[in-house]
Amino acid sequence: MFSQPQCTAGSKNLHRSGTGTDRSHRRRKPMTHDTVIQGARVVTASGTSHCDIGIADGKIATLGTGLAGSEVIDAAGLIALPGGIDSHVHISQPSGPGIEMADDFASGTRSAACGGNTTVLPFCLPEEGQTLREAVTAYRAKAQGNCLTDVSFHLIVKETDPVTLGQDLPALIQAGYTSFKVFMTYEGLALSDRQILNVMAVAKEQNAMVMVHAENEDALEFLRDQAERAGEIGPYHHATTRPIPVEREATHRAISLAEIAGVPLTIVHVSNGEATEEIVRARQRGLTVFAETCPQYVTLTAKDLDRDGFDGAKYVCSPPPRTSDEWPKIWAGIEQGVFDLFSSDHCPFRFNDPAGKDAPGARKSFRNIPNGIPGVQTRLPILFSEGVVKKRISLERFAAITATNHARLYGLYPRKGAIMVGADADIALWDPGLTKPIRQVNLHHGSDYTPWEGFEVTGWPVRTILRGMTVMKDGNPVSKPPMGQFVERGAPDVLL
Ligand code: DUC
Ligand code: ZN
Ligand code: ZN
Repeated sequence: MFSQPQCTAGSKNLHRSGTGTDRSHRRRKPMTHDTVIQGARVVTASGTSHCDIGIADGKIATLGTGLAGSEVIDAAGLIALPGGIDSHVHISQPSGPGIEMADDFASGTRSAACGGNTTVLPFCLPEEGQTLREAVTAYRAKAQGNCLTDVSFHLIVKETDPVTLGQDLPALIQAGYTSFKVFMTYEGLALSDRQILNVMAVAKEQNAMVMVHAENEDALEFLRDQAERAGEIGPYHHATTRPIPVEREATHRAISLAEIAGVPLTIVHVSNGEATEEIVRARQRGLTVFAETCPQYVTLTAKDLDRDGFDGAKYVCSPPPRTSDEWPKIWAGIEQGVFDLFSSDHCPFRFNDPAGKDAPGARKSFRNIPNGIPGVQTRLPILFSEGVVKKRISLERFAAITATNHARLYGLYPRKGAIMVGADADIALWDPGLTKPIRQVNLHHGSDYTPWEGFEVTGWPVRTILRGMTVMKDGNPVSKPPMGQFVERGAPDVLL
């Protein structure tokens, strides 16, 4: 969907900031930088070059060769990529009575930084009885002073009363919360078609991006009832009761509603080929539809939910992983540009915990298993290994779908998402040849498992640099006070 920006990493000192014009013939004193990253292969969404990256005051000041700096990072043999932006994570989100998400801002962003990310966008969901504005204030307070990456928030719109749609939502969009998610499933969250249209009308008026969770709640409820009557209650039946048509129909309907309301939209966490086809067809009709997919839809299957005992609960997420027949269809969408975004949908619960996957009633019915899997630290290594190393996608496309497009779609570009002069110095250094399996013991999230235990990965981030500061080295957080900030956002690039 996106056209790519011009190449930003260029030749000898071609790009530098703050030098002014020098009309005299006096020799200009070379600029010194706080930090220089030397010798990396620098990759952006639009091109690749070999150059040094000079950082001053947390920004990229110079791209060139022979740069001087107080601190020099030898990055020979490494790849410098824009710091990952994971625009779909859930952190400290209210999850129902007695249920607690495994990550707060400290552990969620620590894990994100250790996976090569510099910005994450979690969702702000009002607690029962809280207004959207109150929820934002409380969520900001939870994040404040606790983050190792930068953060910004999407909203979740679950009420459509006149105050929410007439006052709170417009005011919050004006204040920089320029994207929000609506659900077509989940009791207490699902909106009717009319409600979705009303919300979309606000997005149109205010230039905001609507993100949709597309699954048909009535169809799900019908299938869940049938399954329970037949005694099909184990974690696997979470997958069998959320079959592809449930997602395909809702995807088609969400697109049609957006067409009727006259707004662009983003379909999040697309899991299969038929939903992907709906997006392609919508674009062929000239509609502006963006699409996101996630690692679970190219590496996990519904069979994982059928693992011994209660272990399948570790893989319960929505939409569920499908069969491996769907993987090549999702890969084709990633390769061909159907998918603009590759996000984690990190939604972590602990496994051995009654406040997590082992919630009261979870072993009696899949209905009661909290939905979601951890993945913010493993998103980028999985895509690098399965996508870049296996030659399904280029490094430039990797940069686009893991950082640049997230920044553009959610109003962070050009401050974030690119290695270019003037942008925040948010950079991940990657060792493309480092091979090791994913292991829970090496992860920094709050969950007690990873769905990818033992998954072999080639290509790991070895250093994450946030606004010029190293926050991760060799897979571990660098012990400094949390340095992440809340980032103000503008309107989605696509709407300007
Ligand atoms: N949707 C998400 O986006 N994340 C986790 C659970 C869900 O249903
Ligand atoms: Zn969702
Ligand atoms: Zn999600």
